[in-house]
Amino acid sequence: MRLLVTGGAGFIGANFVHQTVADHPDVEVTVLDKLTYAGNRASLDPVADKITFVHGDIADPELVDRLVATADLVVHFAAESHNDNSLTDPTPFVHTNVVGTFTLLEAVRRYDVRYHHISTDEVYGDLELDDPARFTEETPYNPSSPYSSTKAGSDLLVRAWVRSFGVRATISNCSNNYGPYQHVEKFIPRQITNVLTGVRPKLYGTGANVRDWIHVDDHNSAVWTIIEKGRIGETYLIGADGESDNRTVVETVLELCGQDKDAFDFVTDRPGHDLRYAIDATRLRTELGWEPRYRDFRAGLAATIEWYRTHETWWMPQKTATEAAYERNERILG
Ligand code: NAD
Ligand code: TDX
Repeated sequence: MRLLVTGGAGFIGANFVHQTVADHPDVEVTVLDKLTYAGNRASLDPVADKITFVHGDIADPELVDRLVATADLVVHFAAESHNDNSLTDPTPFVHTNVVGTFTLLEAVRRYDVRYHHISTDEVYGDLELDDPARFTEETPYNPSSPYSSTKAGSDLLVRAWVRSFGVRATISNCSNNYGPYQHVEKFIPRQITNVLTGVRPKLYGTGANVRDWIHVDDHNSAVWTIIEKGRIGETYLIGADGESDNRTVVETVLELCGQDKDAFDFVTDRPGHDLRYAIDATRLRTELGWEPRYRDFRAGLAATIEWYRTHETWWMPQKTATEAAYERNERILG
């Protein structure tokens, strides 16, 4: 089977390629990635001799046409993925998340290639902190940020291409991922690498916002389950019952690093900051029989801290530029 993975040099895509090479040796993997600030060729070093890497843009119709023409399956991870960046410049979000997805859909439609679309629970907006409700596949779309609205737009394009043109697609909407190879702009790696470089972690607002954490390997095993057993045209929510508020996450990182639990700073809140995300993954579990492997968030966090401790050469080159970008964003947003 010939598999085209978009965004395979990013966090989740790279872990997906590693898992695929290990567990599906019959699959021929081609990665298409633009290598934006978020893409890193080094994340594919462990599998470099087992895959084909193509440097390019998913919104380039000729390139995409050529690659999709020889594929049996496309798994689409490529995206502009960071909410904070989308608040200061939404332009690349519209280009990659909307136009890029449209370009891929037109190509899979032309060649009748099976397509799996990776998306986020943020398309559903947020939940109240004291509301026991969780997102399901039936929750109405209500995105808050330029990032989540462009992801919502891309999901809706997929649904329309299934219904109008018979494209053979599935969609998954997953909660917040953590694990190795995540860019240091994101919450958990930012705080881990802050602590490792002697900087105090930064908590937006009061730190009460809740995210539903899942290990990246569990996200990717769910994606493979959907590729193999999912119903065409269907949406599956992916989550592993990992709700935690941000303050608890920072305190746990500090504790696991041997520091005082309160050695962090509160900083200005993110504009429009979603309060809480929570996933009900019943459909995935009962219809497709998927189960997560990482059930202990604290243990997963400890392993992730250890990964960053032992892979300084992977993240250190990005750290200064990332913190400079945060300072720039703070100036723009006031
Ligand atoms: P990431 O930012 O780490 O990686 C994105 C990758 O896409 C990078 O390698 C980048 O170079 C590439 N890319 C960006 N624009 C491109 C373009 N125009 N053409 C080709 N390649 C391009 O993102 P991630 O965290 O790995 O997220 C992957 C996918 O999973 C995204 O679709 C995201 O919306 C979704 N998702 C992420 C999370 C999470 O917690 N990180 C949760 C749910 C869903
Ligand atoms: O320094 C920080 N301090 C802080 O308190 C950062 C970077 C974040 N936060 C908070 C904001 C969020 O409540 O931590 C939480 C997580 O922040 P992010 O890592 O930026 O993730 P989030 O905005 O929740 O979006 C993530 O999950 C869904 C991914 O970035 C998206 O790509 C995915 O779709």
